[in-house]
Amino acid sequence: MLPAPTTLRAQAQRSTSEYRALDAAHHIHPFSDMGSLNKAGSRVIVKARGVYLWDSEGNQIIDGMAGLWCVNVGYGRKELADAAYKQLQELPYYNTFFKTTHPPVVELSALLAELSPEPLNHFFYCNSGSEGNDTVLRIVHRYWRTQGKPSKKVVISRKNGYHGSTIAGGTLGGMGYMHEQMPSKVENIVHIDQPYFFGEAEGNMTPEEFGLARAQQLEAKILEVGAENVAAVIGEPFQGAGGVIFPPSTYWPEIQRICRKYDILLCADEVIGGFGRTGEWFAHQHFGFEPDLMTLAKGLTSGYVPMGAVGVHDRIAKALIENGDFNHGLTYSGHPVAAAVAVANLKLLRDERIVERVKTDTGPYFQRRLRETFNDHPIVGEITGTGLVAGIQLAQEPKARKRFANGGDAGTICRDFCFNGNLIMRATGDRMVLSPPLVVTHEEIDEILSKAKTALDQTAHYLRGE
Ligand code: PXG
Repeated sequence: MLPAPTTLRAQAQRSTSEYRALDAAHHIHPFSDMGSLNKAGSRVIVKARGVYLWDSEGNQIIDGMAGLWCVNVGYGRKELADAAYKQLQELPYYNTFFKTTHPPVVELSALLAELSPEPLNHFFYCNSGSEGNDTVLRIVHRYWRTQGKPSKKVVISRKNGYHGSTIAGGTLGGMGYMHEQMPSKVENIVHIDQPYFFGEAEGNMTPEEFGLARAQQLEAKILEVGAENVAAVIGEPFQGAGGVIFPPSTYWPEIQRICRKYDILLCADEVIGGFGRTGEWFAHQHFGFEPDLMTLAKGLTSGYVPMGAVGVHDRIAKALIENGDFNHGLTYSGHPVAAAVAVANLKLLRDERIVERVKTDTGPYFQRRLRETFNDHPIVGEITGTGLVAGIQLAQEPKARKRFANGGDAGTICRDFCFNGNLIMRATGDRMVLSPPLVVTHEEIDEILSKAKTALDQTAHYLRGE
């Protein structure tokens, strides 16, 4: 671990108001209403260690989101800084396009093959999860052409899934508010409904029945489009940005059965679920299915530097390898510094038994305490999650599964109470989500949940006009 941040003031070169003014003058933030943000002013984050952040005013904030679901080993690991520094001196950049390779990308590929389920032994690199999903599309299309089935072009995805913000990522995702701002989309992508039991199950259906019914929508869609035209299905094992929606146990086995029946590739977007979040190395292992392709990013480097990748099943890799050029690549595919950081990061996750601890210790503790804290809360309708990820459904009448009329407002109110209480907990619509660094301790879990409880209590009072 790097030294504790005792020199906060020295690190911040400017005053908070100067930072805010310059930020408002020159910086366009992602997914933000810049007009209102510029008026209010951004919080300036200057430092982080372990599971804590510090802002430019000296406030210490506990990060219940691991950044954006990515800082799996926690902040301030010297091993990662050293790996980057060493690699920057040795070979800061070289490409892998024209018959060259380099040690960090070789080491990373071998290590990923070791950590991934048996048939996933080849890896293609990019810079982000979005580019990873663009790459998945490129591989899927190339694969079916090599198999003499070029009509297999359609990819089936889910509403309220998130697959990134490039044009392909945004089209694959099922976020209506993104589609509205995208007059140009990628062709041949269609969506089916999500397996969101609390929000969408009707009548007296059990979660298991609902999971099966939602999976069977896939079969109906395949028959509508024609199996000879369907190339692949893509989904997050659990929907992250969509609100930590955990499908019923019946869902993924049925999706897999249908994909196999109609000869359709199954792609797992592991950008959030990968690298230990559920207590398994990859979330599809928790849900019991075997993908042909998996998208990786975020926890691959714990977010210290940008990197994405696609894990490729032997069968697909063989088709790519034996059929000439694959015309896809990025300047920074397999970037040596990112690869060196990824190797150092994966070794920490493995050798310090961080993933194992999520499965056997911190994950079960977090899930138990979460349920103890919120099971009977007056505005909590359901709690989902396993390992170190959780979704808390806000509801007006929890038992009747009745949601707030404008749920997004309830979420935003709750998130703002968290922020004021120095906890980062994200709201997605009317679901509060937690995904702390995987190194979080029992005491830190208690702190997160106690702050979250205060914020939910304040939200309940506020919504009742008290
Ligand atoms: N797939 C999944 C499942 C993701 O969660 C991406 C792909 C895209 O990755 P990049 O690296 O291109 O951003 C993601 C990203 C949020 C939030 O607010 C979630 C993501 C990104 C930004 C914000 O929950 N997930």
